[in-house]
Amino acid sequence: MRFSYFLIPLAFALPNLASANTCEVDVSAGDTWAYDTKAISVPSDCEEFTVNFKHTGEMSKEGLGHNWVLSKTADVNAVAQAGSTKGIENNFLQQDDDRVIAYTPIIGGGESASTTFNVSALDASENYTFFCSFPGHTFMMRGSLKLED
Ligand SMILES: [Cu+2]
Repeated sequence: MRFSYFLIPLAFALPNLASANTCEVDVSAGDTWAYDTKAISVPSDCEEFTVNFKHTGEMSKEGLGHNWVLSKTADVNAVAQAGSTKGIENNFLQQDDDRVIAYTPIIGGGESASTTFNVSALDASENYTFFCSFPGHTFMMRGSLKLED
């Protein structure tokens, strides 16, 4: 019977996981050049998909800010290069760049930002990459995103 004491806290913790909305994902990055997530799979039965991005570090957004930007893998380098000179006020993105499918603003430590996009913008045969457009971060901060078949 002593064993049940260990099961009770677990039972309270599990419903959070079971009821998690699969049409969204949490991604974070801290005071390093890395996301905590390498790959995101978008269920094809979602109409919209939301990315909740959190900077878990302490650095300012000017010092070591991050964002979450989504484009086709083939477009990443060109999007990042076009944005690199556009300044933090433009989130290091060229304004109205139609190669950008979704993005959050650049955020600093302790801040959060979300972005939601229409899943109909994705093609299951295409490879997508999410990345940070802060200059110097793009090469290390990237991961893959796929639409599930
Ligand atoms: Cu970054």
